[in-house]
Amino acid sequence: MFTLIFGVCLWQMSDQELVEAAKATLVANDRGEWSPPTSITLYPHQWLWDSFFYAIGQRHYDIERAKTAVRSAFRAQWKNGLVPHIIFSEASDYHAGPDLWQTSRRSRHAPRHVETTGVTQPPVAAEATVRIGEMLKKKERRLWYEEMYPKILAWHQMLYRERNPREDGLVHLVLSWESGMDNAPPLMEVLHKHAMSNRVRIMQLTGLDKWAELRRRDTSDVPAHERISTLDLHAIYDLIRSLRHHNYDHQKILAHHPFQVIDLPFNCILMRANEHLKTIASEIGEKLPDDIVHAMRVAPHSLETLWDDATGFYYSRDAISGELIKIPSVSTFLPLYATQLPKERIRFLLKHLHDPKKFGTKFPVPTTPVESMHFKPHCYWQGPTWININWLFIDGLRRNGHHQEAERLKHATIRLVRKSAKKHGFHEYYSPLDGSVAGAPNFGWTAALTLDLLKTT
Ligand code: 9WN
Repeated sequence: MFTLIFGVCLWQMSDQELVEAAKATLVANDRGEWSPPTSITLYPHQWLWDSFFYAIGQRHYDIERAKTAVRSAFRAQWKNGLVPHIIFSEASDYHAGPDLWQTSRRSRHAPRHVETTGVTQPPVAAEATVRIGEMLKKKERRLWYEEMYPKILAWHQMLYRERNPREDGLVHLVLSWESGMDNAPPLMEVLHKHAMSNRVRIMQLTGLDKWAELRRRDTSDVPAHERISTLDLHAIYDLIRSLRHHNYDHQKILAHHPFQVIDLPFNCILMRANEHLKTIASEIGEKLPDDIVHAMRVAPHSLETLWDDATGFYYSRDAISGELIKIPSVSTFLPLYATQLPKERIRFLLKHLHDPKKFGTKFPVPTTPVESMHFKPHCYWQGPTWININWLFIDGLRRNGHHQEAERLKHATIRLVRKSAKKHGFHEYYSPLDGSVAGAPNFGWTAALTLDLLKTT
């Protein structure tokens, strides 16, 4: 027994070593004002929700740097309030770069001083702002909140003004990249149903996708089977062309664009972000505008329409057909992060969490239930465990008073990262079955959020 414990200690990092290694990863990725998501060329620019997760980790050792991470994500905010999902740097080797988007030429709202994409990502800014604020003295916090409030507010207002045609507090996404869970099976379902362009269909029929696979730029460092499929990626490229064709004008996009989803995780994050915004507003003596107040009032009722009693899951909605996308995924747990759920509902969700056929794996939480026909343990958002999703889920459990479950998941998450940290550092995602690493190495948010889990109770 002693030898076993001693052996484990030798090849696994202690909490302190893990904290130091996480910091070292964040520092190594740091470019001064912003950090690319990983050390490899796969993602050489600034990504939006990555920046906020970075900040949540960085605040533990350099609060000013954490502020800069949040601030810099807004340096390319569009005139209509949109905060773009990528701010392009000088690096030229990204597979969906400025030439594909052409935002500065096509949109009257896009900035001219820097190139960006024309879509957004989950609004984690208010969360990061408040987490930083909690560590500041009152006067500094006020200044910090005064600085961030108008920017975050403009972003949320844009989402409700331009992406919420039903005014029900749940916004439409127009590209799966906006959800951050790029090839999650529910999103791919909508893509396959409505948004496979003729070009992609021809690729599929003629087998040209096999040839295109050889030319993929995103699979030189990470094996193709751990990434989105070539056909799905090309369908996404064509959706970007459609957004570009509509000059990133949301009215035209909502009227004609073939991919529109009321995405469950994005909307849960937005709901929570509004509450943080309310905290920020009250601390600086601002009154939340009516549109946000309205959205906050109606969103919890609208969220209920995403619950399916028969299967006991929350789902995203296909905004084109109006139907729920009944493909279970880890997103079903995120309403816990969004709001307070009834006890009975939580009981149902926790049953899924512990069910070995669904989410009860050795290294939870898989993004797709194990029994699902879509489950692939190493493939991107179709099965692997992602640390940011666990982090949101842990927070949601705490928020709903399930502290023991939250602790259990926190320890399982740290255990998963610790398992391979000595040999492989912090990875983008992990197999929920055996904990093996997948995706990009030296991954920023894995390091940042592990650091945060270790530093907070
Ligand atoms: C497209 C940077 C980003 C994350 C996303 C993740 C992945 C990009 C890609 O990497 O997406 O945005 O090229 O695959 O899915 O959540 O923000 O880490």
